Amino acid sequence: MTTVARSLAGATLALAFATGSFAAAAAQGWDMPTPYPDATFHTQNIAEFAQDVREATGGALDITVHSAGSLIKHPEIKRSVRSGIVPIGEMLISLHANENPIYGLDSVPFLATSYADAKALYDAQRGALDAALAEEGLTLLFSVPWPPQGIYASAELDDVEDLRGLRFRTYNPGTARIAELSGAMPVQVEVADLPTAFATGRVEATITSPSTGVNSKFWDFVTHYHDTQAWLPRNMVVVNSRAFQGLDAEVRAAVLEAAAAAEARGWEMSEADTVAATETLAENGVAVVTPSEALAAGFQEIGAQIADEWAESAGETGAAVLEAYRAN
Ligand code: PCA
Repeated sequence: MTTVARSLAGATLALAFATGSFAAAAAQGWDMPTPYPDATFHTQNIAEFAQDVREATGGALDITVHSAGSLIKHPEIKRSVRSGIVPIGEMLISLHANENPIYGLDSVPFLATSYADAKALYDAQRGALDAALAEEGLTLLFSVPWPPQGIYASAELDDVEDLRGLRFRTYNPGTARIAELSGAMPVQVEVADLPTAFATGRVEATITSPSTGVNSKFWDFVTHYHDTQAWLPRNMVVVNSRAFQGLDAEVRAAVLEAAAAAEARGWEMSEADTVAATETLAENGVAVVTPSEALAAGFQEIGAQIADEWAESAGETGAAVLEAYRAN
């Protein structure tokens, strides 16, 4: 047994003795690794989800959230849920785009740039996403987008050429491809490590949301935010299907109900945070700028190439999803 597995087993036992009962079922404790810090709206939403489950089941299912990669590092969370080391976890879907193109769909630049379009894209993708996860023994509980993505740098970028040679922080294969196509140097960094990466000069520009910019106090490191609104990448919360089926029917129903509520609440939180966090950036001295025509056009060109590459890699499944999305 690994140290993590041993301490998790201990924690589960301790919780089983400590919590009450729900329809006479034995209480269960679930450890839930998540990648992002406590101040992030995604994490706050998940904390509320866990509380809803606790209340609805009278403590029969007690989910402990371990945020910011503290229990399991982001790149390992999906694999850990899959293998049953933990029963539930959160991750950025597109972190896994290299495993299956369907996981990269939400991060294709300029395919869906508003909340309404992101929702339509999710609806069109849902069947294929569920099927891909089922092959891994995973069940999707809910999925919530980050705000639209914009470029942070320490100067105003006139066009994509200005990214050439910059150490560009990436968070998934799609953002690494953007760095490559613009001549920047991709450096993969998790959110929890962003302040150090910027402070030490390991990275000097990135594309992410106003939310992550605020959570990581980007005003300490960069001067400009280019509001490119390029895509809305989504996180997902998944459960190990076998662990889920092992729950009592009533507990399972309570989890599904709390998940549906968390999804609706999360989309609202995200949209509200787009406005609030952009204001916070400005209040702290970051220049929030509309991209110049040249920057917008150059980025659109890179986006079109990535969209072609995605369609090519995603084959018939991808074509069907895109058709369903465009018919919407
Ligand atoms: N924040 C996460 C993913 C997308 C976002 O807005 C990050 O920067 O890693």
